[in-house]
Amino acid sequence: MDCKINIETVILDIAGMRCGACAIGIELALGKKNGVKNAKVSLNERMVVVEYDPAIVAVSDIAKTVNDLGYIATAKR
Ligand SMILES: [Cu+2]
Repeated sequence: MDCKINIETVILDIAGMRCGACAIGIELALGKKNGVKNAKVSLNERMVVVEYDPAIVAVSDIAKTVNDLGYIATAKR
């Protein structure tokens, strides 16, 4: 029985964040997303580090979630 969970990490640059409420809003939206294990926004560095299961959610979906909030997310790697 294969119970291996494959979690990957992606860093997205985020343009448009202005304050801590922006950061919290992004974290909450990503945290509710299926397949996202953890999301940590750095306001100073204007980026978010996302741990996710690539079998469930794609980086493009993660970026779209941020974009739908009114920011511009760009995957770094
Ligand atoms: Cu804000």
